[in-house]
Amino acid sequence: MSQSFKIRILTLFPEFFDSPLSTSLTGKAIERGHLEVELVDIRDFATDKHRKCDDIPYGGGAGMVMKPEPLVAALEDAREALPDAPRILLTPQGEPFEQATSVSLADEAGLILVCGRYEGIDERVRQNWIDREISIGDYVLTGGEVAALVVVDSVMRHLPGVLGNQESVTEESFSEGMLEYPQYTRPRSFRGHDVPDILLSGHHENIENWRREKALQRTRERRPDLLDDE
Ligand code: 6GU
Repeated sequence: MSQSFKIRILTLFPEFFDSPLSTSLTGKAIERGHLEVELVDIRDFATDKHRKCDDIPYGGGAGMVMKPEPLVAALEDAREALPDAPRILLTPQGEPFEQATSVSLADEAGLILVCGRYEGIDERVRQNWIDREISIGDYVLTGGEVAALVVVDSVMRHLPGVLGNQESVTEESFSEGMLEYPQYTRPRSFRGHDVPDILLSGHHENIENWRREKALQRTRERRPDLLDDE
């Protein structure tokens, strides 16, 4: 089997990741050795007795800034463990995270994910110890932890062996780059609402055409931007 893909996450809240990383497909990927996630508490690299990791901003203003010393010590330690992995800061100022980003990250020699908190990290750390910055969308989160989980979940799906055959085929099907077609399961009639007859017809070609049409229609209605560059 291929070697396990290593992701080291630098955070002030390692416990935040416990349940999401042990559940569902991510949990299985870790259990089966496809993925390894190391959680590192940045606070463990603080040297003062209060283990201080943030400080007030120079120039004044609201909020706190993550101070350089513990964060850089944690980054240096991560570099030693994963010398070829990109150091990625999760921040609303980063490049937009897309499916293509996720596919390319799965090709890296592991990942070092840095979860920023408070009003951000010291600019000197960003400039000299970070390779890349990623945002998961135009909204405000309390910190990079949720974004790091998004990256882990999405990247993990591209690792060899993680998805079953059926799921891999679905990901590569015509619906790639479009919204999904509508799905139904039993019962055939539910509170007066019926499953479309075509799905019960057993005619695979007709079903596939119907699904492609529905996916296209839904994408046109809800996300025309997805069809723009095709
Ligand atoms: Cl990566 N971090 C934070 N704090 N907020 C975000 C984000 C990241 N992406 C969107 N909003």
